[in-house]
Amino acid sequence: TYPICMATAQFEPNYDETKVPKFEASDLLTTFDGKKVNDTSGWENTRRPELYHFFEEQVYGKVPGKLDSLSFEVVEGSTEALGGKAIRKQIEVDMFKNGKSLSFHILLYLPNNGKASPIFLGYNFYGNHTITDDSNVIISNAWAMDNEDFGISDNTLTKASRGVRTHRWAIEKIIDGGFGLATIYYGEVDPDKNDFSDGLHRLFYEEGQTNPKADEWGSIAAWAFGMSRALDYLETDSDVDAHRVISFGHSRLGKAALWAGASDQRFAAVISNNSGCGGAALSKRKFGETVGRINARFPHWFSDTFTAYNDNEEALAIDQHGLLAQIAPRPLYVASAEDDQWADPRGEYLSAHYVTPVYQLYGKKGLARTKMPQTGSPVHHTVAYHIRTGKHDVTEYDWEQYISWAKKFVAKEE
Ligand code: GTR
Repeated sequence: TYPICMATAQFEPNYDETKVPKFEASDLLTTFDGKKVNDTSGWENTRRPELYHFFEEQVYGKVPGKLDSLSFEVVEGSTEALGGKAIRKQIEVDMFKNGKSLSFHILLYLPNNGKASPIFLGYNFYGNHTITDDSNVIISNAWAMDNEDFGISDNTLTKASRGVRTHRWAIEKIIDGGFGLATIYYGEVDPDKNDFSDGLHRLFYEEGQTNPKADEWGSIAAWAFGMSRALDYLETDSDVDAHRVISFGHSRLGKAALWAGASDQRFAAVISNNSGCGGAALSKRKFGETVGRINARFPHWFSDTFTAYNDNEEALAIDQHGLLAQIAPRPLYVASAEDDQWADPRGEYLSAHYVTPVYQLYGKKGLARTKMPQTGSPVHHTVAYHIRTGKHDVTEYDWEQYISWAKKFVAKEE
């Protein structure tokens, strides 16, 4: 019956390339009021700031001010981690505002080579103790999403989930490649639920306030803010090369990694692993996950202002390539997976392709071709892309690519 079909059709995601709406990706080198940007100073002083403000006001939301203070304490450490090849440190970061506080923990592994190492910094989904079998890793007491497969119930993390996510973190390869790894449980910065009474937001409330204002930050911006506070610590650690910290993230945490890189120019590079809608992927293609769907399922991720684009993506003054462009001229890696159509691999590729002219202003190479590279054939320029076989995930293959690219574009030449 016709009305029912119409109703379901509305909720069926589109996976058919021929049904992608016709749209033009706005030119990155023309300002919103039509002025051409011809050089790096026009980019840095005019266009990049206006793009940043657009995403701040319309997509992720503004951060309402600064912390009153911040402190760091190394609460655990060893120079004999991973059989002696690595240094391990666990750092408590305490954030203070309006007489309230919130703490999170950084788990840091560094090559045991006496050098200040470049590092990958990225959040994990279920606690620092899940990314490794190392029994010294502190188990977070923050709220966690229940997960039967991982033995997580009552929103509480226990040792039952130790090491359940090791496959997503190629620690040995990272260390052997000369890089360190810093990770944080994202739930310590803001629990991933539609509830603004906890996490980072609450610290910034004025008397009587219970929710961020319509144009203020959702969870993604809070996670991005947390990455910057982790970078504040890393700048104080002489075992870290703080000028070479790569913001990394998968999926929703890839969205956060991108926004962190756009908001904070101190990040040396950004890697988006399968970040999809509201991350690397173009919204106007309406392929797989859409703005309306993401706002309905995760009302707390973006600012309330973003809901104006629900089923109205064409109204966006700039699409997600305007987010990726803010990383320029720093190295940027966008990666997709064949079976992750929900994240729209083609939309992720095109978005990265469109930033090429901005990198060219700096004499750097982007992704000149409109045609996507073949599966398993990565393109490594200052802007890099690969699509691999398999599902929405982070694999050894992904890390092999990131490490070899980062050696070339981020690490200091010997
Ligand atoms: C999905 C969501 C995606 C992506 C993913 C994830 O449910 O629709 O945007 O963020 O979760 O984070 O794994």
